[in-house]
Amino acid sequence: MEINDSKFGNCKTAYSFDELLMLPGYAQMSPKDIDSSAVLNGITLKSPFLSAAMDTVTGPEMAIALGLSGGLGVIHRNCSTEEALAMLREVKNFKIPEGNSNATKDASGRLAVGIAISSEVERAIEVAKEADILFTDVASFHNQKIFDAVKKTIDATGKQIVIGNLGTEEGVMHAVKEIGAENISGIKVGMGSGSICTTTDVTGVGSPVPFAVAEAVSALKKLNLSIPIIADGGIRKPRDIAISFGLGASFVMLGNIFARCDESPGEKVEKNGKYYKVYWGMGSKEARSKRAALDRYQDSGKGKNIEEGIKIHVESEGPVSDKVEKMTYQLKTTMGYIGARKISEIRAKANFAVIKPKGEKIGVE
Ligand code: MZP
Repeated sequence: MEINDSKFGNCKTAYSFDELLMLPGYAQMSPKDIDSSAVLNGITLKSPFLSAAMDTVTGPEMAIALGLSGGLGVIHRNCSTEEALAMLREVKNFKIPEGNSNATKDASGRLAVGIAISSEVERAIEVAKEADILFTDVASFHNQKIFDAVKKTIDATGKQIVIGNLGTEEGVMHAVKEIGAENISGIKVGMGSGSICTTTDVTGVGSPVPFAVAEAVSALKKLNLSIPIIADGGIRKPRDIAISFGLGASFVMLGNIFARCDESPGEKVEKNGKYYKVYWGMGSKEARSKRAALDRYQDSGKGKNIEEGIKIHVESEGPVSDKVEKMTYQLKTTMGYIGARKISEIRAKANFAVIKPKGEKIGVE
């Protein structure tokens, strides 16, 4: 076999968060000059944080609390169309307290909210009437059936869509060509790296978020386009958020981090003096038994019921507002260290180092 025929010939390095480090850079500004806002689909978020479209993360309570804090909630789709519409209306009808200058608002001054959609076109058309931003919520967007369904939804609603999830340069280029750049308000990337995700363990397929962001950046560069990138899955620590932005993301989508907050659906449970909340993947047995999560994953005939997610308990950590405030402050501190005034400057200012893995012994000592 020729070396070039080998699958290892052009092998890429799929870095994950723990292998990367950002280097300090020259800064010329004071903390008050640092702006953490970013625009998605014409809507300005003071803090670039989105809550995952999962039924243990984002219901109306989360979307309201996060919207008031300057982020954006993306309502899950593990329910009927009527239930999704009711959740959206609850957010849209919420009266923003006077004096809140952080809230994420639509053009008419109401709280903004996102909704998850999939290949069910009729449903997408219905929920599009009440939501500000549509997010495709499928494990792999690089799929002709999804392309076709999303094109139909765009034609019927006249709305732009956040596409995803994607994980490769080729996937992003293909998707953008099929859907049309003018119809895309964001590109959500990452596959298999969610904290409750077993897709890569089960299938051997995945694209860790740092790698996926870099691939999307490279695709957009080749296409000479500027579309916001949303890093989704596996973000656990403040440094993961910072690294996502350093690589070129404009937003992060958080499941595990927001599932811990008071406003996520589900009750707190006490165990040995500590409080926990239940968090499960949308490909888990628990989510699938609830309803439509099935179409999030590949239908491989008999494999239809293969689980690709798990249920865990996460420690309860207080209100969303505190968390968003802290994460915004942490991100601004990163920006201060590398000398970036705006989210859109972080990538240009960021320089990376790769942390060498601890030497593994091979074979017998
Ligand atoms: P995390 O913040 O918990 O690490 O990851 C959340 C992301 O994991 C979601 O936004 C979604 O893209 C992905 N997800 C949701 N359910 C599953 C699953 O069951 C999953 N495998 O991978």
